[in-house]
Amino acid sequence: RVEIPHDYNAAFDLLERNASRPDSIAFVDAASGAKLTYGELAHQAYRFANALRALGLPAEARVMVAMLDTLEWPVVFLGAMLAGVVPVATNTLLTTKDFDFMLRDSRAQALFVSKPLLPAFESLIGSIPTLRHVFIAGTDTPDSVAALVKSGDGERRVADTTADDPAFWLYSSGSTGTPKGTVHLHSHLIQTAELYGRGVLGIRADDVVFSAAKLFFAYGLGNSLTFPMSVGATAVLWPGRPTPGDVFNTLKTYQPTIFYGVPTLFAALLADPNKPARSELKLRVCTSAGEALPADIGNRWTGQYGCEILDGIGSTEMLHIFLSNRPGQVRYGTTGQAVPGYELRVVGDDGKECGDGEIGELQIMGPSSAIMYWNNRAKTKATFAGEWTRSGDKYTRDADGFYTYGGRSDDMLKVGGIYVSPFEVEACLMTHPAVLEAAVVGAADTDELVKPKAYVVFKASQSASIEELQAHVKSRLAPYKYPRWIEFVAELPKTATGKIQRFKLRNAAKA
Ligand code: 3SK
Repeated sequence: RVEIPHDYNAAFDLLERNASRPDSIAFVDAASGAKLTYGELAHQAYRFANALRALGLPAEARVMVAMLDTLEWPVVFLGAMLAGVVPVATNTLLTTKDFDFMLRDSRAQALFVSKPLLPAFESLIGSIPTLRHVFIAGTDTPDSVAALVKSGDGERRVADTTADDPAFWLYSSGSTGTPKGTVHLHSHLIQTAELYGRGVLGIRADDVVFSAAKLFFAYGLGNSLTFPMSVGATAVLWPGRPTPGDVFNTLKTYQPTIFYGVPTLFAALLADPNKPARSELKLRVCTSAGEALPADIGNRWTGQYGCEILDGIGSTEMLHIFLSNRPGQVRYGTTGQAVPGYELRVVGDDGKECGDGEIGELQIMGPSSAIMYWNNRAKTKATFAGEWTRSGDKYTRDADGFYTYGGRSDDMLKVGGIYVSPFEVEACLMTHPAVLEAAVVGAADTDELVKPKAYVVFKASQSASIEELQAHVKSRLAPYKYPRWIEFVAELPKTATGKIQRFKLRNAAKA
């Protein structure tokens, strides 16, 4: 654990750590090749903070950041925190309905949105009562982020924040499909950098890092911003979807030493017929999170690139990884051991701590736990139980302290590392005129990775094709949520009280 002073601003700390290396590269945009030095980053972040003050945005106001991973992202995020304003980083893959909810729920007073994402916000601008300012990233028009940065004065002023002040929010997916505003404090970022970034990865100033997970995810935020900035390393950003071709090009061009991925991507990279030879890359360590890494993928990656994948698990609530394999001690098929600085326990349904080999819910105690879900007292109480944070994941621990994943405690699925609520996909399928009922469960693909599978009952004398139903979901929900397989059934298995027996469908999906 790091001792953090009472008066503390996370953005100031991250910038100050690099004040002596103004010419070192902090961020590179791999799509355009543009670079931002630590000196330029500080210069722009302070100007941005002063511009927010000049707009009249008070400390503690929330502003929404719906931006692609470009050089403007860290300027906006750090600049807001320097002004004591609270950036709310959002998943850019979501829909207008989700953005509407998040803008209203957070009562955001300003929106910073990348130009390609603007269409999803257009119908909302003007209808959100609190939203007073909208700035576009990726242009240099008068209403752009770039123009706002230029308009701010360069004085290096920092808001009077404390370590315990809310610093930023991330929205975490909810089982009802309603996202939960997860409130993090100024002290949290640096705790994750010290405990996992330095403690597990051993990140150093001469590292170049590349994360397939975007900055708006807790995983990506630590990977590409907090960890590299905590030591003065360089982060390579990729604004688009990380296809295997783009990832390999970026690895070849910028020669990262740390690559952070998710299991689905490692599987796709290994399957790529044009994958580079081991000698073409300079990786010293890779990480995987989001969902359990199948042992076979880990072994094949190490065989191909001579570099370990450290499988770990974190959460939006804990901000980053609290359980992980460590370099030189990797046991593929397990999620490793507790990250030093975090305490873990496995708790059974009876509320008692489990012994080695017994399955129960993983709970975490550590210095980066969020303080609450905004506007959601019931879910806050259910998740943040005093010092312990409930993960909702089932685990067993062995005698050596290695933990093995055993599934979710609720019905949520993780698809490519992102939560998907089966209820949201079912509700969407049921808006199709031919569908009477639907149930969605996780099914494994050929790489043993989970994807949504739907069981659908049609209304009498109605039908639709699999492709039509998939297109129906794709056009209404974030693209990763659509069911990869659909099976038509005469009825769904139900209890006497009419509840869907998902375990029966899960077993059927395995068979
Ligand atoms: O999905 C994970 O395992 C994860 C890792 C780091 C930070 C956040 C999350 C959700």
